[in-house]
Amino acid sequence: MNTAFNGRLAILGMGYIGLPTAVVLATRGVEVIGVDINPRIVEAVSRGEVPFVEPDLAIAVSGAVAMGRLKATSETPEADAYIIAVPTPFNGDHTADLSYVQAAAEQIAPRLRQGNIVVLESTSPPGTTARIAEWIGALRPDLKMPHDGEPNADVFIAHCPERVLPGRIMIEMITNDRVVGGLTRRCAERAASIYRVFAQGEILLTDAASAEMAKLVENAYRDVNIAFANELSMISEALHIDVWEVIKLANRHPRVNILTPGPGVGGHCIPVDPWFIISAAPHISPLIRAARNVNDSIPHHIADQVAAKAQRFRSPTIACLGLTYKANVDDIRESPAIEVVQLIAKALPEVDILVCDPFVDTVPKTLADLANVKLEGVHQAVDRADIVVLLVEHEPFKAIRHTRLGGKVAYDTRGVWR
Ligand code: SAJ
Repeated sequence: MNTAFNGRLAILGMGYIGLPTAVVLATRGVEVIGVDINPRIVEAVSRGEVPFVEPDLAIAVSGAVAMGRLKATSETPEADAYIIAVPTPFNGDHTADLSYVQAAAEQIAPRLRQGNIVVLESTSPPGTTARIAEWIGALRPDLKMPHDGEPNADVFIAHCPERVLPGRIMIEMITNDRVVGGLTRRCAERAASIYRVFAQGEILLTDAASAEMAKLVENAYRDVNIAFANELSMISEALHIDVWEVIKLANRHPRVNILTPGPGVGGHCIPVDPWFIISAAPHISPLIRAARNVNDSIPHHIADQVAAKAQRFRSPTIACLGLTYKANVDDIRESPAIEVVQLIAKALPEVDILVCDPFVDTVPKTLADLANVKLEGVHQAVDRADIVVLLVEHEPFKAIRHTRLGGKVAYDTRGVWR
């Protein structure tokens, strides 16, 4: 059954994943209704606007809305298929908070009809897709759920984890391979019909728990490898060796590909997802846990280094370049750059800290109560500073001339000013 979905589709969650997914389906002729609990997001999307920065998304959203293919609402409508793309944050003990997923499932339940498809895209711990069937089943005893592999179920429930890289979402959404894990084989096949509408990559069918785990493993793999690079960076610093030179040389080996050290690991995915594996198997995941601890320790290490450099001055000014969690996005969630600024500001309360970021135009809430932190334009900040700390390799920062840094202490955590 290789047909592409051709019906009415509701996407719950109009965020970094839900909105781009809505747009690629809508521009290929599917009638899409975007659902969000935040009225400001619903209003923005209804006007054809995007509430966050992502290359090429804005033009696609305005086009899809103008064509009448994409609408936004706060009420879950009746549809032939539903995609759940809501956040799965973690609780204080690092277990997953599934309350948004459960709420979405419970909003879908009263609307469900025989033959409908429900796809979970949110990154979730193993077993979540099966729980969706239980939550819906509890509210709809009239419908036969596909849990326990029931082959003759009335509705089809699957997990299709998103895998797109922020900053390249509109490209990767189309070109990446997709993993579709069903509670039954038919669930996977029916869910795959949605991705067949736009995916140019291969669609790989599997069971729901394998799909859930594969997604977590992808991000844990990256976390462990970044932790390796970060640990090398600290070791090299202690031994007075240039880590960038070491990595460049080692990577010339045909089977070595070390990632890039930085000020820590941020964003909503990589620092979160490994914990879903650790909390599912706490006693047999020491490596994944150690990687998390290494990456979480890096902002402290960098702040300590900056504080040590500041001792050389009587009354230094420090410029911190970059606040987002990585280059060329406006996302500050779990940003290690912000944590570094917080730590420096608290360690050196008498010192002026000038922060700048071309993607951030107001002081983030997490820095607002630090009296010695001020938002500044990049050139003013660099010119006034005695110590310049590069935290995010945004394009404009790469172009800062070495002459501008002359006579200052430059601390480049991303290896771009070498
Ligand atoms: N980072 C480093 N060194 C590196 C690479 C990254 O320090 O060599 C840092 C970044 O600066 C950033 C963090 O790691 O703070 C994460 O950035 P990223 O670009 O590696 O990943 P994300 O979080 O933007 O997106 C990831 C992607 N996962 C993988 O590449 C395996 C993306 O494909 C997923 O869809 C996304 O997580 C997600 O939503 O799970």
